[in-house]
Amino acid sequence: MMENKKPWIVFAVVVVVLLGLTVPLQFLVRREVVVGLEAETAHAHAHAEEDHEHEHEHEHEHPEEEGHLGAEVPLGVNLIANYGFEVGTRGQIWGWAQGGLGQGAVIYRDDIVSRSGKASAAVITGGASGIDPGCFRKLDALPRAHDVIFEGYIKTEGLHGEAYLKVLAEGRTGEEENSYVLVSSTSDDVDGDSDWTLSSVRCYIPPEATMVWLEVGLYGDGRAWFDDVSLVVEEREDTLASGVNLLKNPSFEQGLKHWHIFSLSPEPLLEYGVLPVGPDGGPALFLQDHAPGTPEDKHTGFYQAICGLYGHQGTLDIHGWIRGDDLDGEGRVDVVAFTAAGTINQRFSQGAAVGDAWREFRAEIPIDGEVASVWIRINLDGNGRLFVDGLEAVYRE
Ligand SMILES: [Ca+2]
Ligand SMILES: [Ca+2]
Repeated sequence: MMENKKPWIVFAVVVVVLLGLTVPLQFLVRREVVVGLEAETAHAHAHAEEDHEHEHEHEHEHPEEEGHLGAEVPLGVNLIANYGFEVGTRGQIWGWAQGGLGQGAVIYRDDIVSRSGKASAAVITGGASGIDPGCFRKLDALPRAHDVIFEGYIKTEGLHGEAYLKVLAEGRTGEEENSYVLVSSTSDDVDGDSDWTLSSVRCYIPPEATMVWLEVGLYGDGRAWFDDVSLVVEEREDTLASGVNLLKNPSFEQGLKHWHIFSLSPEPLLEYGVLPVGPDGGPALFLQDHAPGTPEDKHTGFYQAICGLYGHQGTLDIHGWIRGDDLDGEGRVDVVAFTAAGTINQRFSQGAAVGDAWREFRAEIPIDGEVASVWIRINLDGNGRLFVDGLEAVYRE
C-alpha cells in the first residue's frame, strides 16, 4: 500500500494542474462555440453595444474608417455574436440594444423560453399595440456589394400583428449626420400562436451603404420570442427576373403574408385583414383606421420591399386596383425608390376614390442602375376604409 501512495499523489497533483490550465480554456472555447462570442472581440463589441444605446440617426462614425471595412468581411460565417441571446441579464442582452415605440412593451432576455441553449429575446406588448419594439444591433463589418442573409427562429403567442427579422441598410452623404435608407427588408412574418418558425430575409447591400442594422421585433399586440439568429454574407446572387411579378402574395390570397406593417402613429387604431371583395374574385386587402378625427399626417399602412435592383437598367411597371370608402383623409399606393443619391424619388401616389368602384392604376418607375430597393406601400392617412388588390411590380429591361 505504501508503495502505491506516492504515484497516486503525483497523479492527483498532475490532474489538478491540468484542470487548472484547461478549464479556463474550455470555458473560452465553449463560450465561442455555444454562445458565439469571441473573447478577443469582446472589447470592440462592448463599444458597439454602447453605440446601440443611441438612436440610429445619432450614430457618429468616420466615413473614411468605414470605407475599408467592406473588404474584411468574411463570407459564409455567422457574424452575429450572442446569436442565441445566451449572454446577458433579463434587462440587458449583451451586444443587442432595445428599441421601438413599445407603448409599454417589455423587451427582455427570457431564460425560461428558448429554442436552444437557455435563453431567448422576448417582447411582450402588454395589451397595447407596439410599433417595432425589439432588439437591434449594428453590423460591425460592412458587407458592401454583397448579399446578406439574416435568419432566425421566431415563436409567437396570441400575436395580432407580426413578428419579423429586418435588415436596414443606410447611406450618408459627406459629413452630414442625416442618414437615408437604401434597403429596408423584412423576413416572412410570424403571427398568431406559432411554435419556433425559421424566418429569413436575403437582400443585396449596395456599395454606398455606410451602416447596416439588424432588428428582431414585432408589430401589434401579443408576445414574440427570437432565438438562434444568424447573419451570413455571400457573393451577390443576381436573381432579378424580368417580365414577372416581383411581389409576393400580390393579391392577398395568403392574407397579409409578406406585407410588413408600417406606421408612424403613436397609437394606431388600425383594423386590417382580407375580404373576398377583390376585382380578381379573390381576397383583397382591407384597411381601416377607426380613430375618429385621425389627422391626415398619421401614415399607417403596409409595404413590401423589392431588393436587388442595383446595377440594373430598365423600368419597374406598377399595376393594381384601389378602392376607398368613407375616407376622411387619403388612401393610396406609393412606390418609393431608395437610391444611392440619398433621396427618395420616383414617388407615385394614387388617390382613392370615395365610393364603391374599383379603380385601376399604373405607374412606370425608371430603374437607373442606382436604385437600391423599391417599396410598394399601401397607405391610409387619416381614417376611413381602403381596399387594395391585384398588385403587380414587373421589371423590364
Ligand atoms: Ca438561445
Ligand atoms: Ca385578390
